[in-house]
Amino acid sequence: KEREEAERSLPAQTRDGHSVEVAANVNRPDQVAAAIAAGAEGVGLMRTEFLFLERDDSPDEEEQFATYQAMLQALEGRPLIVRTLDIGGDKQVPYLNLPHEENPFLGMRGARLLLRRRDLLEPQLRALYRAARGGQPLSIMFPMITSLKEITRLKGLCEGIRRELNAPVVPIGIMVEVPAAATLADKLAEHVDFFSIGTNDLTQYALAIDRQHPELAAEADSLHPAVLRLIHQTVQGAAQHGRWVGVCGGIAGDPFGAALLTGLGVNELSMSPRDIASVKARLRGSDFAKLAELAQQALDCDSAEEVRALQSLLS
Ligand code: PYR
Repeated sequence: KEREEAERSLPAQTRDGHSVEVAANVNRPDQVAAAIAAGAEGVGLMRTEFLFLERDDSPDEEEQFATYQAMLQALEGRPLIVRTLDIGGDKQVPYLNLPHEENPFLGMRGARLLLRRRDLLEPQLRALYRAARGGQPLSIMFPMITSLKEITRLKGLCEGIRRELNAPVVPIGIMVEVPAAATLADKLAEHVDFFSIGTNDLTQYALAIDRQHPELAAEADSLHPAVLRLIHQTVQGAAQHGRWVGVCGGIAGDPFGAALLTGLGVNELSMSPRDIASVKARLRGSDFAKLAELAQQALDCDSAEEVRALQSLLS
């Protein structure tokens, strides 16, 4: 524990010199300082849903701009990745008038909703590009992508707004959280700057298990070899076009999960600030060559239990 405390501001570099960026999942400007103190090198996932929940109307462009700008200021030059609104029929947001859906996780959410609701998408993009004009490192990330067509349309809208505002070009990435995006990673990577894998949703969709199912949820293990193979495929697809890959789901913050992801070639891990110290300690105490070998073994396992048993091989 003491070693963890002392090491949390050090980079996550393995004993044989392989570095992984460690970022935090942070939604509010007032939580940034604590994340940096916990060892975060940036914010890898800012969920913007909170701006829209528990209120009577949408936050306007001005309010969103102020929030993104405050995030960037608090980060003092460290990178910020903002995920555009990821909302759907599972959330209670009366003023959005979203139609009720029998199966909201397979319905109108994320990019699917944004592309149909320009009244939500455009003010958010305008606020983001205005914040980017300050010159601090901001990236935009779109959720629930399943096709190149969605990317092309979203990038077209971004570019129009960017020009209108005379704002700088910013990196545009996508969440990889649907198996379709993971299996098409080599194609999609040509058109985006980065991927961030949402392992919670990717697991739910790959295993067809509702994360909130009272009986089955425990089996929705992100270390299931089927999920690991999708992550592997995503990393390989990205590498074909020189793109980086992050993971912002739960296993990024689990020391063994982080070790496996690093072995699979993931470049950035974004997690809850409280998990940073133990993940950094795990990676700093490991050899990348060993983690890469471990990851290969995990890809060859028959079950999540078998993958978890590999933990005993880590010193
Ligand atoms: C996921 O893991 O699904 C996230 O959205 C982070």
